[in-house]
Amino acid sequence: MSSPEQTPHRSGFVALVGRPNAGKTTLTNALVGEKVGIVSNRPQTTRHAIRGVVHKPEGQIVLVDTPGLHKPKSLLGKRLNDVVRDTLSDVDVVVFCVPADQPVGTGDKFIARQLREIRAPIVVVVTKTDAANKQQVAEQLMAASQLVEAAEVVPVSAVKGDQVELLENLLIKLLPEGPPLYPEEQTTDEDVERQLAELVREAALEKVFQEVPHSLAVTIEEINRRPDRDLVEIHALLHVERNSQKPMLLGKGGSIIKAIGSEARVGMETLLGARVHLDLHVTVLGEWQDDPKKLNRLGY
Ligand SMILES: Nc1nc2c(ncn2[C@@H]2O[C@H](COP(=O)(O)OP(=O)(O)OP(=O)(O)O)[C@@H](O)[C@H]2O)c(=O)[nH]1
Ligand SMILES: [Mg+2]
Repeated sequence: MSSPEQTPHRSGFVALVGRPNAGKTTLTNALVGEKVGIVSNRPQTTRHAIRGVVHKPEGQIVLVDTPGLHKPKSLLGKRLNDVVRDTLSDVDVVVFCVPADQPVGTGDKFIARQLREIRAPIVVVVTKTDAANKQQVAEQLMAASQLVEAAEVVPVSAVKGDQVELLENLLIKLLPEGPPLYPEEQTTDEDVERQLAELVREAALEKVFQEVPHSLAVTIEEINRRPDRDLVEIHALLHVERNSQKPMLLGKGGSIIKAIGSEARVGMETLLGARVHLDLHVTVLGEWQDDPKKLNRLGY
């Protein structure tokens, strides 16, 4: 039995929303204290709702990182927005991320409109404060607080770790009383195969340009565990939309795909705690972003 002066344990779901590139996943990873989602400076890096769990003695926060909400240009874009809307319909708190280093614009106002019907309390987080000066941050706090009726407005730098713990405590206070929803050791419910595919996509996003980041999807075709040799063999496919994108991903003499493989392998070895042999192939899946069957096949 708990004594009356003991604060009750709280738990619940917190959705992170914001325009593409606002820093939602970086903040999710910082709050969880572990990499649960991939990050890049290309918009629309996140393509599904990712749960990350924050465990504290006072409560448990189940974060739901979402794709950047935007004006869709493809069926993929529409589906990504649907992921956000589905998530929003069923959470206890919404964190609306607004980057400090860019003016509040139509993208943020578009999101603010979507949030009008949401009953959950909204915490506006001004992200990337390390990338702006003090005056910019102060102005952004003002501008952001005018976007929605917010329960709190908090400036945070996920990269520097500034104000992350404060945000954590504030989110717990907004959650309902309840027992932990996930066991202590669990920080995400992402399955390993998807995490492996995402590591390849993350490594690739850094190294490709123009329209290739948008056109890229990754699937894992095979995972062979070789316990006798402490080795995991992984075969992944990188799907692009057009023939012309293939050489952009391969690079001269295969230099780019090689670099993608080396980088992804490091992340995979950390994730699996074993040596990894990674085999990458590039294939063309024509205009998959607008094809429902192909989107389904890719898991979107
Ligand atoms: N300087 C700085 N950069 C940050 C911070 N948080 C995120 N970034 C950078 O901003 C870019 C986008 O970060 P993400 O976390 O992928 O953004 P996102 O909102 O999840 O993007 P989508 O998934 O595409 O919607 C990356 O290059 C990050 O390194 C921060 O606190 N400070
Ligand atoms: Mg993201």
